[in-house]
Amino acid sequence: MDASVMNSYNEAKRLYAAHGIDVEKALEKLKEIKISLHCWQGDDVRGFLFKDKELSGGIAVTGSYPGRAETPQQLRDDLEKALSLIPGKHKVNLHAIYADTDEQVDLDELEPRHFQRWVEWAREQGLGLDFNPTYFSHPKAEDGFTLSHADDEIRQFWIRHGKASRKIAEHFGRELGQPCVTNVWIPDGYKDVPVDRLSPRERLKASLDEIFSEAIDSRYNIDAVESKLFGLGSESYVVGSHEFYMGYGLTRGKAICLDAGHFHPTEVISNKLSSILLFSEQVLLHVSRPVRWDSDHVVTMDDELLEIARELVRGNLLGRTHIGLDFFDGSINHIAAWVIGTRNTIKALLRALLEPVEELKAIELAGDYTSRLALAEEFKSYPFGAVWDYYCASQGVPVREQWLDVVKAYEQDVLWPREKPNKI
Ligand code: RNT
Ligand code: ZN
Repeated sequence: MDASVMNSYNEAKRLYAAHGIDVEKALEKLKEIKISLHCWQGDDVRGFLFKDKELSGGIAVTGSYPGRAETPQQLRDDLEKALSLIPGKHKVNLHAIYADTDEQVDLDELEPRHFQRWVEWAREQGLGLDFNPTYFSHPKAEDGFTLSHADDEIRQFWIRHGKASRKIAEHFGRELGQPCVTNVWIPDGYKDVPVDRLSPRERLKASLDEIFSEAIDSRYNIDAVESKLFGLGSESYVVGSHEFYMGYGLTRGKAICLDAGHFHPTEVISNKLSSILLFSEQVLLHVSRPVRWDSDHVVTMDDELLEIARELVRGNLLGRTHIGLDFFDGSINHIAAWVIGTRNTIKALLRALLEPVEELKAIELAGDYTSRLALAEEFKSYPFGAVWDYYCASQGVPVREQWLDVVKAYEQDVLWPREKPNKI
């Protein structure tokens, strides 16, 4: 290891030890935390089953940075490249439309075998897999309704898709020896103010109960449900609102998924974890960065990311929290986006692990808010970067921005040649 990385690390260790922080223990903990990398950052949420279908569901990708993955193999290559630049062992989060098959298969006919190549790859790479049924970019989702559809035939189609997805997830969990988190997100909602808010929610509730009616061993599959405030074209009413899924998840023992971009602009998910996890066994996070709306920008080291990490560490909630990423920026290198967002998420967790939590708690209890603010602020410039560099080096991944050269070289060698001449 580079001597200067080692020296800075030893110096940092000394500073943290003065506040009773065991840096080595913090790194041991960090190593255990898995982040689920969302496959859909790699190809602007297109998938492989319905490639010609435009992205729907009220979500949007802007930008047309060259070289996005066009095939399952390319997507795996890109993920491997990204993962080689990120310390730790993680998971990959698949959507149903990313099935790797030559068959013409509709969403309600999907089976584990259509994902077998993903499973084999994940096993080879030592990765876990998570899953999402895809309730958008499909002819049967064109009018904006799926599981809450008033037409029973359409609703049944989506129910079958939900059931098929859980079987696929169960297979992932069994094959890979770690649970697959299956997250249900549907776009259903109205652009304008509806007359009847209740009936679609009744139908959604019934659909979900039907989908979840088969018990699946939680060693293999963990169900999660994701709420949302609004989407493009569902500005006035979203069927699966936060209150809906809070009620649903708590009464059915399902993990509630909190996406950082799915609330009012000044509302933060960091402030919800300590409440939800008092009543719910588990949560799923979609770590994202909303800019003025649910824009799904790449996660940066901002206050909210740090606050999420602090909540998980301070409340000892890591063991009950599944951390997934959810952003898609088509305007920058797709692999760099993964690397930046994931490294930031891990780095934020490290920063949280390097805070004098016990000391700060005691100060707070004593009512000394002056010291609380002073110490918390001083800790913002403690040398966590030196510990991070050491961690990257010890995990065999590039230190600091050295990873960027690797991505640039990959862009030259692999991504550019993917572009068809008429696209350049
Ligand atoms: C949409 C949700 C959902 C999607 C993915 C693609 O607003 O955040 O999680 O981003 O399913
Ligand atoms: Zn999400």
